[in-house]
Amino acid sequence: NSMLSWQRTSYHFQPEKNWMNDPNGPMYYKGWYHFFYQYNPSGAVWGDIIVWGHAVSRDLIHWLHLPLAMVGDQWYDQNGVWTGSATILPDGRVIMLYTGSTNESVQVQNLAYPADPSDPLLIKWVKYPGNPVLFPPPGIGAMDFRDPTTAWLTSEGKWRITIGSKLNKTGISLVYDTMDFKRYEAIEGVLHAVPSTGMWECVDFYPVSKTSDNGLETSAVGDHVKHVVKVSLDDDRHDYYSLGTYDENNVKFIPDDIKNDVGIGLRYDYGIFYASKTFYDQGKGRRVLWGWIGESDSEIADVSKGWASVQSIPRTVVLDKKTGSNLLQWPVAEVESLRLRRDGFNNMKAKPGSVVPLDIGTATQLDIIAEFEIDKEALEKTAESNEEYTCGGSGGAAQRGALGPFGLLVLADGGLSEYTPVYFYVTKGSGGHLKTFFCSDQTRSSLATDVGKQIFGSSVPVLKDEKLSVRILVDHSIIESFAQGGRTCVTSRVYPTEAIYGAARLFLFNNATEATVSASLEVWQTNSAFIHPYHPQQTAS
Ligand code: DQQ
Repeated sequence: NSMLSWQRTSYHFQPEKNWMNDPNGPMYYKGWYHFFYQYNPSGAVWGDIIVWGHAVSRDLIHWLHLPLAMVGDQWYDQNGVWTGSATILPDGRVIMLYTGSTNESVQVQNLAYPADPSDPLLIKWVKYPGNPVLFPPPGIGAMDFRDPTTAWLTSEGKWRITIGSKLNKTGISLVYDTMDFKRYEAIEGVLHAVPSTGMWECVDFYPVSKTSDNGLETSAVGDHVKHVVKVSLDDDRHDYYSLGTYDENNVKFIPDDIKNDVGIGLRYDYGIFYASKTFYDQGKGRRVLWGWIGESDSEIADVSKGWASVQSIPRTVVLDKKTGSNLLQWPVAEVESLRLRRDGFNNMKAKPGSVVPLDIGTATQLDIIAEFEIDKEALEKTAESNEEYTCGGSGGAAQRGALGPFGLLVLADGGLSEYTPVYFYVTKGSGGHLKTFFCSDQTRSSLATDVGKQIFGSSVPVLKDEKLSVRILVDHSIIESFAQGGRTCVTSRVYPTEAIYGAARLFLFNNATEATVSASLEVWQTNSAFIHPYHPQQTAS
């Protein structure tokens, strides 16, 4: 349906058609980034038989689609080739572990590897004849055992993986050691468990450096390292992470802060972002995060437009050295190569209750960097204001407080019949303590009625002398926003009907009642990425 084609993104990864979900087995191999993904080749909904789509890129932005890497052609993956992870061994060999849903819908783990390791595109994959390599262990539900991680080395030289599951309502992560990825030893106990969090999907476990902004190889351990556990909660469809220590001897993850344990504390993203997975990019020495961004329109709309889901722009992940208590996520630097026309706005004053058009030309594909400062006088003279604020529990950008909301209206039309506010809201507690929230409000994003209209967001740490800052990537139907250098991230899918193509505009707004806000912005229109279909003659050598 060409009527709906404007909703397709221009520089986010998407298959040409049909349904996509989780990122699978991302890696960098012989000069190419490989991206696999959960894919339904026969429709725009999850179901039928899920297979592995495959694409390659030189820069994580421009892609070449390749043939399906794996389909469910064995009894042990007949109901779906589900999520898995890649491990690159020290000698360069690639190991792929994935979950198969068997002919009887039992979740088992399988081993696959490239048929021709000398092919940098790794077009053909072989399944190990001895599959499955792991069955659900005693006491674990046949349908609660999935999504093996990338393996890391133990000090004894074994490979170790973890696999999400649940016991009653406690989310758990099981651990296995192996020498050859064919035979496994079940480790007693669990890497981690959190009551009442339900099934843990797509567990991720990786080190981050306390001292440098380089990424760490998955097996890195030592005093300079903290560990991250990420789980995707099947029950509430969000990705949660926790920072802590990996106790190798006891095979345990110990969270730094029990209140911020996995599944109950911090999220990668407070909008739509799920089933994510990191990989270590040995080419650039960074850790890169991919996340599945689903639709928030109706299934009927997905079927009629013939596709569903996009992937996030890959994000680098590092520990926030300033707070020590959260990660920082930031779009990979390569996305900046898409920047075209630049408009700068310096020190614009937005009075309480104002909306200011930013004349940047068409505004459907943008990369925005903005900084805000609340007028000092208003900050000081404001007494208490809205101590109990939450983004989701508020009236969105229409709810006025002394010190917010203020920010940008993106994917807006000139008459403001549609717009999506991305904004800060500052509250002041009785002790004078300031707390900052970062939100995105979908309630006015579309005149259509069958689309999600939630208000997303969370608090964001703002340190002394820091300005409020945000980076926003706009791409037709997706808005990815990163506050304070990526401490708090919010991704929205929106479906404007008016604010499309040349009609889309950008505004600065300040809906605070007391504070004047000064804003400085850089706004780039962004080019489209090349995401090419596969033509065998292109790659035949
Ligand atoms: N998606 C896969 C599963 C995983 C879930 C199936 C998460 O392996 O647990 O498509 O979205």
